[in-house]
Amino acid sequence: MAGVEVGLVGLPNSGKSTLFDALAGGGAVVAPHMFSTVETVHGVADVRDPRLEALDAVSSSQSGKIVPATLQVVDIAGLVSGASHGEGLGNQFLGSIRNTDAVLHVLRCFQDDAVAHPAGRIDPLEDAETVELELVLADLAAIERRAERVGKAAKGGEAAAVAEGTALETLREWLEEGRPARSCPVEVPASLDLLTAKPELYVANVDEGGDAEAVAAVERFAAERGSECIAVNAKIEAELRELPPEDAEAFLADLGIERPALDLVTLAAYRLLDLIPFFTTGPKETRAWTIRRGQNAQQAAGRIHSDLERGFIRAEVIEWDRLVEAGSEAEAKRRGWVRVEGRDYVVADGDTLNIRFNV
Ligand SMILES: Nc1nc2c(ncn2[C@@H]2O[C@H](COP(=O)(O)OP(=O)(O)OP(=O)(O)O)[C@@H](O)[C@H]2O)c(=O)[nH]1
Ligand SMILES: [Mg+2]
Repeated sequence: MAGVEVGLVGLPNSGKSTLFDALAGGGAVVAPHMFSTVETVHGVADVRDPRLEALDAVSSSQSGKIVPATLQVVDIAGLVSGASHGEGLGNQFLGSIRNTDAVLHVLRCFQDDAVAHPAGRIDPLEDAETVELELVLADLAAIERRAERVGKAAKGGEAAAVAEGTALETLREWLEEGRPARSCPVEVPASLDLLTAKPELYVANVDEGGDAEAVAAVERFAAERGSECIAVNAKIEAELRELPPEDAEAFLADLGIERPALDLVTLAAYRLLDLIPFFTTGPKETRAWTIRRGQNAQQAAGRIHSDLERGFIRAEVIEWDRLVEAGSEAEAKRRGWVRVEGRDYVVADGDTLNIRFNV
């Protein structure tokens, strides 16, 4: 699990590149005409977590150097109906997001006559279905290519190939009904990298006022699919990124927004992928590290450095808020709040670790 990567999908002019800029701080092509993105763009977003600042203010650290977890983001061209058959630019770009961990689906909820909509109306649910059908069709094409290869091996009597051929057939029938691979009862071969097997997070791109009705509809749509929807005003958030941090804060306060919605997007992506952060803090830096939920202290140590995993002795563990409450590591220890855990300890979201190891 090197970097965690998400790919943006959506209709042309839904605001993918604007959201990309807001997340990654620039680099995408944003324009009011359709198909303004014609090249895949990669960027990195910080997973901003207010817990890191609180931790860094604890007396033993206070380095002021905060290293957040990150999320890699890939911006591609808009998809239109028929993309899987070569309409628009979409299909050739889907290859760029085959290797990502999740799909971030941008749905246009904002009204703006200066920004054309490919179907000439605002209807985020219809749009979602259009795009998802294209993803299903792209996956079907991938399955068919694979089935052809597997079919030859199956004819030769290879047992594994026969079994895979049967699984592919079930999968094909499932997708032909317009359903995503992630809900299919058969196991999907990971090497197929099916787009519809990836977790999908919805972003409702809203106007200043926020369209409560449209957002509620997208939220229901997402919930029915076992996912989440985050409402973001991508345009404002992208503009915000260009301001110095103090001005950005004042600007947000003026709008009555407590926290940039972007932070919620990155955190939701982490949640959807079952990733959790743990923290380390000291005089040099306060830092977030990423592990899969369920991983133990020794595996967490390995995220920091392979030497720490190999020479692991024990972990000193304290929940981030308890350390903040104690005010210093020494005080936390005096209160008996720092636990000593062995390598099998399952690390929890927000644990602050100090790994003891042999070199
Ligand atoms: N009013 C308003 N305009 C927005 C919002 N988000 C994006 N836009 C505008 O919509 C236009 C298209 O945005 P892009 O981010 O380029 O859209 P895209 O989805 O990347 O489009 P393609 O690359 O063509 O697929 C730009 O003029 C943006 O400034 C929003 O929340 N409100
Ligand atoms: Mg774009």
